[in-house]
Amino acid sequence: MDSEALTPLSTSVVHQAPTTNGFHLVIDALKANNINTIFGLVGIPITDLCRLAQAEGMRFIGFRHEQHAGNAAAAAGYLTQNPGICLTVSAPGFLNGLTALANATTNCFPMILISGSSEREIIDLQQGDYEEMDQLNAAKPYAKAAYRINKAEDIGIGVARAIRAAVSGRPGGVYLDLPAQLLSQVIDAELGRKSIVKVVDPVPAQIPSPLSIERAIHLLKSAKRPLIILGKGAAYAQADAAIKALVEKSGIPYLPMSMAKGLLPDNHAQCASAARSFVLAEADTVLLIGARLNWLLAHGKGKTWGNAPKKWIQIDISPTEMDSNVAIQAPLIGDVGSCVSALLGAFDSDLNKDNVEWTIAIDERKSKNLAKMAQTLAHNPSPMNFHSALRSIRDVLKTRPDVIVVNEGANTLDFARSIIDMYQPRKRLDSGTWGIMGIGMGYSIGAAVTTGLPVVAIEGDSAFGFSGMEVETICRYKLPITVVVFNNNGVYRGTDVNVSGGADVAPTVFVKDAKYEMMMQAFGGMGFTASTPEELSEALTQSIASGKPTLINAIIDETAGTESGRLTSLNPSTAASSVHQ
Ligand code: ADP
Ligand code: TZD
Repeated sequence: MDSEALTPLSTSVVHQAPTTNGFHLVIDALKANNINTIFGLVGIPITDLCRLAQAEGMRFIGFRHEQHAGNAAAAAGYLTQNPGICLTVSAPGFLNGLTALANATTNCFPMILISGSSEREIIDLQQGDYEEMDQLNAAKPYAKAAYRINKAEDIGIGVARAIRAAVSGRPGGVYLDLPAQLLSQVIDAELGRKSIVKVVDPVPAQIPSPLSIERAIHLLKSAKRPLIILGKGAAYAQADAAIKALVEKSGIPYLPMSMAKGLLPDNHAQCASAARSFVLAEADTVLLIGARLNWLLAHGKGKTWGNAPKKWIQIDISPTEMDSNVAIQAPLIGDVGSCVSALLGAFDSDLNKDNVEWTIAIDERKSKNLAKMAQTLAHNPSPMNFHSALRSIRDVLKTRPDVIVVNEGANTLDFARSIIDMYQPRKRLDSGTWGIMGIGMGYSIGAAVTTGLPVVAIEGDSAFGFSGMEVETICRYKLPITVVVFNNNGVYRGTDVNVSGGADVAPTVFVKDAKYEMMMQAFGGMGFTASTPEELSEALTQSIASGKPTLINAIIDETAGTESGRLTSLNPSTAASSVHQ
């Protein structure tokens, strides 16, 4: 790519009006909208765009694989409500980033995947260009919106459209296609300057109708066993004070979905997490706040939800979310902040005060379950199991509520979610709506770069492998990230056998006793092996305090863990599970 892109606006020719080009305009358009970081991976035709971004004072965080750059952008978008940017090369780089874009859209995280693309004339006639691909059409089914900019004077408006599409209404992933020839197009500098658009009010308040509020209040007032469920849409909305006020003023017990943990501290008296099955089955009225009734909530029906008939109130910014799985009696369409504030204004005393039995029953369940869990957590098996290792991590993190926790795996995810309490909003990022593996290092890097806060990634050994090479990225940028690998020698566990008796190991088995800590050491970071809860606690404490890239190889009993963790029942064939002893 020609190096002129890096030169300042051209003024060399006497009497000629200053000019600008596509490279400069893309950077100007992003900066005008307070986007100051690009996560990406260089190559034709975007290398000079990355260089220019740095030259113009933006931060460029270079990754080893585009999927992780995309996941970092998605995490940045979730944490800030400003879309994270992932920049890739054409065709294969674009496709690597597309997984992250689709995952962001699925999770309602705002991000923009910007990919360079090759020449349209050649793509459209399929004449075999370098990295040829019809990227715009490939992206459409997996993105909230997809645009291509063909003219340099449209860059301002194109970027503005992408930003607004990503963050307004239900947030999501947006694809922006930048053909190589757009980047080198030269236009008059003044025309270019005027074409830049600063998006006004990108996340407008969406006020619910008064009638919808009345309907919801009526249902809440007549409820005998009300329950509030907080989802990651509630965490994303940054309406923390209003949500806390609603929960506390209404007196209604609440359940946080995994990424809503910490919106109110998990040790809050009204938190019903320790009585989850009980409250889901017994509640008669459920107020969903930024949580979909998808598989994570058993679609709002079936055994999980018990026999008691339910009334549903749902707050969501997306009108078509209503009635997606069950009939919603009181839909509240609007943003979480506006809806919760309107509800708060519509009642003046504890809505749950006449439901003493409900509160007592929940508290009894909680005490019983917490006592049982405490017993399980008190065991000290050797080697460690998931519980004893997580107990030690829990105890360290309790002293550092500012730490952002990233979590993926099967058993590692399920147990960590229930054992590790969160005390502050938006401190937990995990496999999310898809239950995807591979978000670990990307989310960690995105969170550390965006917030400057320490990150602890709690990773199954299989889950870690999806993004493990990004430990080099972590070391390169000296990020305060500690990766704890729960090493049980395999996917789910390490003891499966190949039923054929052949030489290959079983499909779920890895190399035994792998020294994952050496991966971090290879790039100058710290590496520890932890075989006991004490060693784990010591290594984690030291690593968080140092702020240095660290990997702790936590040795977990290879027989611990169940197939697919909590999702065993989703495996289609019981025969398959019996094959697996
Ligand atoms: P969880 O997995 O935690 O249950 P989901 O991802 O299923 O949460 O649900 C999040 C919901 O929140 C989505 O339906 C999305 O439309 C909604 N949402 C996102 N942002 C807002 C907002 N600012 N106001 C209202 N709803 C929102
Ligand atoms: N590929 C992708 C992209 N996402 C997935 N969810 C899977 C594969 C399937 N899968 C799971 O659902 S969990 C998991 C895989 C491969 C890994 C579980 O093993 P682990 O965790 O070592 O990470 P545990 O704690 O040992 O169970």
